[in-house]
Amino acid sequence: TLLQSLATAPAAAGFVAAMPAVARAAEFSLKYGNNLPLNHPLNVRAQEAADRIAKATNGRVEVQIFPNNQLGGDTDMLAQVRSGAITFFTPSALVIATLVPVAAINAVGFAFADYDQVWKAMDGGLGAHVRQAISKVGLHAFEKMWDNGFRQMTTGNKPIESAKDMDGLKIRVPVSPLSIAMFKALGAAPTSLQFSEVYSSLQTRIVDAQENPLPIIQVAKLYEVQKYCATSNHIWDGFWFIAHGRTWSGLPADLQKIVADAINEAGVKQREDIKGLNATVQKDLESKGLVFNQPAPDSFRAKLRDSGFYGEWKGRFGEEAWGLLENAVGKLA
Ligand code: X2X
Repeated sequence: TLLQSLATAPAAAGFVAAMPAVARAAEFSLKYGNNLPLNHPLNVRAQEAADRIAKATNGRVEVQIFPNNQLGGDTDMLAQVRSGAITFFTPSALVIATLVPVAAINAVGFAFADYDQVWKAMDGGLGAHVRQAISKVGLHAFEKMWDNGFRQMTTGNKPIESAKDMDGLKIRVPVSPLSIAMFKALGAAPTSLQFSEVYSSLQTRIVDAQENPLPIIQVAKLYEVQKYCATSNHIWDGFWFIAHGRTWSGLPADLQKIVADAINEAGVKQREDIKGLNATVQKDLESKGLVFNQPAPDSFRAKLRDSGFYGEWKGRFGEEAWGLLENAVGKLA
């Protein structure tokens, strides 16, 4: 680069010394990868946090954001944050559960009724339990989870009005054992695909359906390749903001505090953004041609109960985690 060649040319040394401070390389340059388009609130608020961090550390810490699967799919980024190739990643709870199984507990079907229950659990005992489990695999999870949202089902071939419409439905789910088990219990034929493959797999009819919160259906333009949307609210999903453990613990304490405060506070604002979008996005998607219906949860819940889904996952998550979830939402199984 120009700077490097100037720096190695002795005659230019005086000029380099006079360069403004902003041109100096950061002492800690930290990469952050995620799977969402740039205009999703997760990326908007993460950029705000990165700007705040640069300013508050006088440029000592730089956070470079790689959105929209630029670094590969979730499975790739999870490997990168484990090795330290990237410092930060925001996997959905569904996805980090491939590594930390208990992390999927917030995604148990039809567990949360509303956001009051969600944040009480995730900012309280249940979230602390999951963060502790994440720390055991060499990753640091920041206190405030970010919102993905309540997941809704979209289809290209027929509307979903009750659980019997799930029979044989070819639906894409994230790389998540819990999602696969839940959709099988509902009678569907689920396939795990990286988010980066969702649009094209719907377009080419490899699958007929997918499920995601409305803000994602909007920013990823899934309405272009889907016809119906059932607001089933079947899973509440959030993103853990995680860091490579050794890179994180190697940061000086004063810098750690600046970074953690910026990320946690951006996360709380991002929750408000999603809540606002949940209230307005449906109208926009309708104007783009998506046909909505709101199925009652009863038939889905009954099928999950009768197939033994709740009993099995209670056993997998363990009494302690299940008890923390039920503290927030009431008795499940
Ligand atoms: O892959 C998905 O469906 C997404 C974007 O919701 C997750 O990150 C789990």
